[in-house]
Amino acid sequence: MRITEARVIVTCPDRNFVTLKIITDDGVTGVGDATLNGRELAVASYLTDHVVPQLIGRDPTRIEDTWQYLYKGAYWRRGPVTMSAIAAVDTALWDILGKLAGLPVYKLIGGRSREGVTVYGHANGDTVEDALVEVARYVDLGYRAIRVQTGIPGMASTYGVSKDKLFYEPADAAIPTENVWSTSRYLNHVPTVFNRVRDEFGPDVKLLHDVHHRLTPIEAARLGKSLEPFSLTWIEDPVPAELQEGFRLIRQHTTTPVAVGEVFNTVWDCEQLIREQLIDYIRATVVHAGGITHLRRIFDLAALHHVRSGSHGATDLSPVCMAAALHVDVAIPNFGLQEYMRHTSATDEVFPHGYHFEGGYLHPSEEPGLGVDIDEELAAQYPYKPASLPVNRLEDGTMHSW
Ligand code: CS2
Ligand code: MG
Repeated sequence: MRITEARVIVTCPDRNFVTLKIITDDGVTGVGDATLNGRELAVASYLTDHVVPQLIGRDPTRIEDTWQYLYKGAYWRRGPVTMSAIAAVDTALWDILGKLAGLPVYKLIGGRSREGVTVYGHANGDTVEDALVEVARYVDLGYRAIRVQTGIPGMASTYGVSKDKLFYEPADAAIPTENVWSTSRYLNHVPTVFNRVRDEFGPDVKLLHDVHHRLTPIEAARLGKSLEPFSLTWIEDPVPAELQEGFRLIRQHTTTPVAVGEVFNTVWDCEQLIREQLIDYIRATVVHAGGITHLRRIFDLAALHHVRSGSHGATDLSPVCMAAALHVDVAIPNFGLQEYMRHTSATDEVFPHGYHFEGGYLHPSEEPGLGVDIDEELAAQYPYKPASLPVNRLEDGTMHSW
């Protein structure tokens, strides 16, 4: 059996997605997500110009060998563009293998370890009152875990506060929107938000908060301490993770758990954080961390060090990534949480899928393979639109992490 064709499909059903579809000589096909938010065309070119020609004629069942061939064979290692491209190939090959075996992918990687995948949604609002209404919406929908973000008094906008309820789309303009940031206003405000949320919703709902790389380690330590009375499940990306020693300082000061990893691409990006037990949840996911094959390696290393998964699942990760992530989530021993931001109906129509939310859990498809596809005719009706993530400045105009 051989790969005869691989198509790179770029489409924008309310947001941009890059999808790889691999076709074999006996007609079985597989799909993989290759979307890198704001840099989509770089991955599309990496695939079209450099990877696809090397796939033609290969045996699609040699998943590990193809992974090694693309990783070691490129000479240039790691990085989001390379690893998203490899991820797309790997994901599509697992999809094909599942279809050949007549089994959902989770059964090929060890089988079910739990009845469903606990997911968290995003409750947010300009004011605390607005955010409380959104928390109630998720509680009513049956979510067991909720991320809460609000506007900061005195600031025109902040990360995580959306215009549309249930959807959050930060990549809102071709040339990046500019946001303004004040760490002192933020640090004073956040504990008041979680105080109100715990008061209204009690101790059982899991609460999370995304700091989006905006603090220094000592500021993150203060935030973690100030949130201890409200028992958060995690604070996410408290500091940029290039300098990983910084996490030791956070750890020395607070018992609020820490989650990191949505911008990581390989096990080498998180090896120190995991080995030194500086984090509690690793948030890497299929599309940006080299596919199912490599994500399993990251999660297996994490399992040895009391670190659980907490995979990224924002709207820029396509339903193909979400489908694949759920097969991993349901199978691994050290699953923690899965982020689940709903896609718009236009996105859902372009990517018909069998995963579904029921009883407060997401469930992977039971179809052979991943249980997701791309409707290429419909996809062609939504041409690519340039869209960038915002940038962020301090009040005096200094560039800051977004
Ligand atoms: C975020 C994302 O979901 C999250 O935790 O940090 O919204 C992130 O900003 C986007 O996925 C970037 O593409
Ligand atoms: Mg995040």
